[in-house]
Amino acid sequence: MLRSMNAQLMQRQLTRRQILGMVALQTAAASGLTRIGLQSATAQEPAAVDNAPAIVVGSGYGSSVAALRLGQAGIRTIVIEMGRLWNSPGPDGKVFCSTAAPDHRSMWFRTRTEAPLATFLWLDVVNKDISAYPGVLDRVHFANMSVYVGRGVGGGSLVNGGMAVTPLKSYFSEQFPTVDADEMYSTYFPRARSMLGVNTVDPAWFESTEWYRFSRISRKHAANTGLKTTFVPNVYDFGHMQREAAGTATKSALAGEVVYGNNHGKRTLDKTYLAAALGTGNVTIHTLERVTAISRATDGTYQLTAQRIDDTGTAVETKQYACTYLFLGGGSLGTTELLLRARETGALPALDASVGTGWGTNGNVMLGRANHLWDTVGANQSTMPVLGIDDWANTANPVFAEIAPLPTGLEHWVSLYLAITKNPERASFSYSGGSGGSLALGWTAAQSAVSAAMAKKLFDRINRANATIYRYDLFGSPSRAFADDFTYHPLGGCVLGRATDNYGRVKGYSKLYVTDGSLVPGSIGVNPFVTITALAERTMARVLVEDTAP
Ligand code: FAE
Repeated sequence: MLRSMNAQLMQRQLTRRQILGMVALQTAAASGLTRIGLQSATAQEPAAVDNAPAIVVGSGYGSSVAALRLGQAGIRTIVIEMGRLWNSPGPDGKVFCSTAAPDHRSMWFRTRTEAPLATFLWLDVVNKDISAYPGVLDRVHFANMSVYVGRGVGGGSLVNGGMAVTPLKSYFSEQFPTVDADEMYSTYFPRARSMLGVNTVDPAWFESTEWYRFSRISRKHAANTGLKTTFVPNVYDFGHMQREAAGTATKSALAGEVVYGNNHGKRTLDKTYLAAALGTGNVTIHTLERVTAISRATDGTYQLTAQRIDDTGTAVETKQYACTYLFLGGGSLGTTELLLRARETGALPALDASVGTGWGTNGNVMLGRANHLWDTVGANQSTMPVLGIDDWANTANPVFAEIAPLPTGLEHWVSLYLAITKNPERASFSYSGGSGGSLALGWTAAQSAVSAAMAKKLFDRINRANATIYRYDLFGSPSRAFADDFTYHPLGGCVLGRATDNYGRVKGYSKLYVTDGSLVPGSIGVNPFVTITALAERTMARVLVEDTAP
């Protein structure tokens, strides 16, 4: 088995370290271990306090970069992830369940799924009852906004659409005026893209395949409106996708798999950064452990408390950790919660007043259009979007709208979009309830309405030019055309240069860093993970040179 796995991995030109890491992940999964490292096969008795020079919270984009670069620098590092490792197959032989037949693996401790598209023809046919389990997709609810996030080793990479977009340099500079954009675009964005395995669809195949008919129809309607579309790179292996279409590889993107995980084809972080991090031999990942508190001892070391949970969600152990260097990569929600709790409970009282502020949805709005009978979108649709309508340069109403699939296996004449609008609205989190308290988000429905109005302006033009209308049946009841009450792109809460210095070092405390989406001030104009990864690369390059010298 190992030989065939190695052959597959070599084919994808992985490094020796990635291969070692993949073997460690495979071994841990096969043995049901929650501690993953090169030594994970040997029994390790945990100490009362687990000490490591560096601890990384979370295993999404920012944390995976931190783990790899720390491991390469020879620094022993523990990664603590609240979700599970996703690489051992269930009884159906698959690691992840499909969107069409969701089961307990789909969502984080739910008894019913909460898919973004709730209904079809207003019918409650999308969501299903499931049993509670540490599933891969979570939807975190606040008063007027809910936030989708990935849970597991690999964070959001496990559930996202893989779109790997580098923002416009001018908009990046607008959002990050203190960051050297030339250096970002010459060094850190290319580094991030290369590590993530970004590739692009073969244009000839795109033009001919039934699987992207839905994109070509939307492109035609955009062109009829005088709008331009652009190809969007992805981390899904398009070679694999073409083999899926040809019937020579097991279908994943072409089998409706995405938000509850892809069984094949997608280069998730556990196959890229995290595999390489484990391969250094210096990184161990602890799964199913949620960090609940951070503080600092008088000698300057950071102390962490974590709850280890079992598959029912019951806390089975409270663990204590200590480290010299603490990297927070729990995502916009996870990191902001830990820092706000630390500030508000007095554990880290010197944290800056701006922690918890500058949060936005990246202007996300989802919507559907109803096409004419002759404009079929195809029963067969790839789940990986590859085309976007780019009207960002329209200063009166900047919008970048990705053309999203709606793979039902039936012709439905729906064109679906996730619009990223330049919504300037920002909100703050507040924290109450002492050490066991939780976050509240001050985002209002009126702030969402700004995104919806911008999307409407663009799509009214498209509907007018094509004599088409919106779909009102897709987002539950009451009828509405725009889903502006959820986001896939939570950004901010610990904004670079405000709550941190210009490199993610948290103000008020040394050797404490933020490396994730909470650094981005609410909007980046495109899908955000390439930016988050590149910023984390920049932070690690600086920190390892300046902060870890003996
Ligand atoms: P993230 O990837 O969310 O990782 C944070 C990790 O930390 C998670 O694994 C958490 O379980 C873990 N964690 C949080 N709190 C704790 C704690 N207290 N203790 C232990 N562990 C903790 O963070 N972006 C794109 O660029 N392209 C796309 O196509 C795209 N599609 C998306 C589709 C969906 C359905 C979703 C949900 C998101 C999508 N995104 C997409 C957004 C993207 O996945 C997201 O911006 C990044 O994952 C954020 O990266 P972070 O490193 O900030």
